[in-house]
Amino acid sequence: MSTAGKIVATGICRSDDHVANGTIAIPLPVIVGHEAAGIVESVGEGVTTVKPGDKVIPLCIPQCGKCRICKHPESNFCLKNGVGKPRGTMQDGTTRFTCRGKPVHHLSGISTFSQYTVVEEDSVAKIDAAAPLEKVCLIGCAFSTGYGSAVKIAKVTQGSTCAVFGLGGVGLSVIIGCKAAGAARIIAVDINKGKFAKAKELGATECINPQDYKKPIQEVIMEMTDGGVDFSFEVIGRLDTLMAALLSCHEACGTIVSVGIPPDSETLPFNPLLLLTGRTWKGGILGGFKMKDSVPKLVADFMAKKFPLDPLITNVLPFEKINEGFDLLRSGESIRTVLTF
Ligand code: CND
Ligand code: ZN
Ligand code: ZN
Repeated sequence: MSTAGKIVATGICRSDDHVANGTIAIPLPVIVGHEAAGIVESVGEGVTTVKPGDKVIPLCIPQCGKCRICKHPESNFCLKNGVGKPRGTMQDGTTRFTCRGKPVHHLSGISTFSQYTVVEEDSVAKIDAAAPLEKVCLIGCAFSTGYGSAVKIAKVTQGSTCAVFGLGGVGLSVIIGCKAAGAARIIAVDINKGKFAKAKELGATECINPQDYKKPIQEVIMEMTDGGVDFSFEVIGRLDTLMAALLSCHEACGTIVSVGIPPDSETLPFNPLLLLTGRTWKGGILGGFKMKDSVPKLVADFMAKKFPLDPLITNVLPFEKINEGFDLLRSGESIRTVLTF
C-alpha cells in the first residue's frame, strides 16, 4: 500500500549530515532527506487516506495504528519504524530507487532529497491544501522534534526554568515549545554566539557560551538557577554536552531530554547515583508525536499562527545547490536551509 509523490520542498537537518559523515550508520548507498512536503502523484491499491493531488508531509516514523506502540498512549516509535534497526528498504524489503541497475537504499522509508519518492501509506500525512509547502516542510522534522520534546516529552510546566543545549533548527524549536508551555526562564547554550539573537527572538531569556567560562557550564547553570534547572535538553548530539545537560538539571527534581543523536559507536560511563537522587532522563524521536495524527494538526496550528516557522528558515536554495546548503549547516551560518524543486 504505497504512495508516490513529488517533493516540493525539503529542509536540511543535521541528521542528514550525520549519515553523510558516518555518525549514523545505515545501509549505503542511500538517498537521505527526511524533512519535506510534497504532492501525491499516484497511490497503490487499497490506499484510502491520501489521493493524487493531496498536499502531504512524509513521516520519518510511520504510524501503522495497529502495533503495540501505536496503541500505547505515549510513545510514537511504531514498530514498523525504519530508524531503530535500519534496513534501508520499503516495509516489503524492496527498494524503489536504483542507480545503474543497482538498488539505492531509503532513509526512514521516505528519502526526500529526490524529485520523486515512494512511501508507505502509514508514512505520509495529508495536510491543509492551503499550507505553504516551503515552510511546513519543517514540521516533518525540526519543528515537531523540538517543540514536542518540550511540550510532550518533557511536559515543561508553567513558571519552570529550562536549559537548551544547541541552537540549531531543532534546539530553537525546543525554545518555542518551552515558551509555549509557559517556562519562566529559558537558558540557551551554544558555542556559536551568532545563534543568540534568534534564540532571544524565539523566547530565550538568557544566552550563554560555555567558552566564556573557566568552570564547566553545568556549574555555571547550577549557580544561575539555585541548584539546577527543572528541564534540560541536549540538542547537539555529543556525549560531553549530554553529560553537561544531565548535570545542569536539578539532582532531585530535574528532567533531561536527549534529543541530539550522538555517534552510534560511542557510549557514556555512567554513575547510577546521578538518577537515584531523583533526576529523570527521557528521550524521543520526533518530539514523541504520533505523526500521522499529529502532523495535520501541527500544520493547522501553524496556519492559525499559533507558532512561527519563518525564523527557522534562513536560506532557500534550488535543489541543485544542495551541497551549498550542507556547507551553510557545517559552517554554522544557517539555521535551516530549505531546498526547493
Ligand atoms: P544543528 O547542527 O543545526 O545545531 C546544533 C547546534 O549545536 C549548533 O548551533 C552548534 O553551534 C551547537 N553546538 C555544537 N557543538 C556544541 C558544543 N560543544 N556546545 C554547545 N553547542 C554546540 O543541528 P540540528 O538542530 O539540525 O539537530 C540537532 C541534533 O538533533 C542533531 O544531533 C540531530 O541529529 C538531532 C535530531 C534528532 C531528532 C530526533 O527525532 N530526536 C530529529 N532530528 C534531529
Ligand atoms: Zn531531522
Ligand atoms: Zn505501529
